[in-house]
Amino acid sequence: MEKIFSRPACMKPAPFHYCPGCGHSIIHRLIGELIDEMNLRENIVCVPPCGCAVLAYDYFDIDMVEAAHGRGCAVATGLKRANPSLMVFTYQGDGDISAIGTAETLHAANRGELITSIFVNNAVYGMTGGQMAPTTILGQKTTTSPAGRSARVEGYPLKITELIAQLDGAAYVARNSLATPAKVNATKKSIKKALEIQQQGIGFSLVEILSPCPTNWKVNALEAFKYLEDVMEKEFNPGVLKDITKSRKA
Ligand SMILES: Cc1ncc(C[n+]2csc(CCOP(=O)(O)OP(=O)(O)O)c2C)c(N)n1
Ligand code: SF4
Repeated sequence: MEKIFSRPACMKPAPFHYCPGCGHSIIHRLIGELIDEMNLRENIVCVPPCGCAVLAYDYFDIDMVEAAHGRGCAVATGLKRANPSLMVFTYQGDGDISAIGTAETLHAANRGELITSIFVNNAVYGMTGGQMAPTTILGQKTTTSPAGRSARVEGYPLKITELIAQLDGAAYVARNSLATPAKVNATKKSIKKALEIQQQGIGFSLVEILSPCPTNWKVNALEAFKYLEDVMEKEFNPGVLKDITKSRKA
């Protein structure tokens, strides 16, 4: 009988601790498939975040170097510069990359570090109980914006991906969404492209992924995917924000 579905070889046979409907599980799977398909398992290091994905080393059977909250791109820079033949990627939440880790991330991108950042935007601090993040939508209720985020009190959602796309060292910057199976497939293509950009030594690459957090959004899994498409994608438009390989060819 033909086998048509199995766990990626680079992933351990461990059940995820993520809540039902959480996007981290889907993204882990996509990364695992790509590590297998691109034959990267022996030559790739993941820098996981502080956040709900802090235990990612329990799931990936590859080298992992944990970073303090927000410091992923700084740790990844050190790994890559010490051994330029390694593939290095960070896995960061919106709190990690666009609050405490803003400086490390922007400067790594601006320096054109040859690393890849996978940025999981679920619009809240998931791990710590659903506090407001820089990416929380206007009107969205969180434990620290119980009346709904207002621009006057809490400011506007921060679009760090747009900021990074402006930087000369950034080579490939894309935003994807997990809202439908087709969009999940498109997300995988963007991650692949970002890793290829690193392999080719072109510059910093980043993929932001709009991802559901049903637990802290206080909805069920199906409602969370609808919120992704109806609300998150309107605030954070998916697409390729920068691809210097295309502009070079043009
Ligand atoms: C230096 C430091 N400050 C604060 C924390 C507490 N903390 C852990 S995870 C987290 C935020 C996580 O949110 P996010 O990065 O969006 O990831 P998610 O859990 O939503 O995937 C915070 C503030 C910490 N671990 N270290
Ligand atoms: S709290 Fe949110 S981000 Fe964290 S595991 Fe649960 S659904 Fe996922």
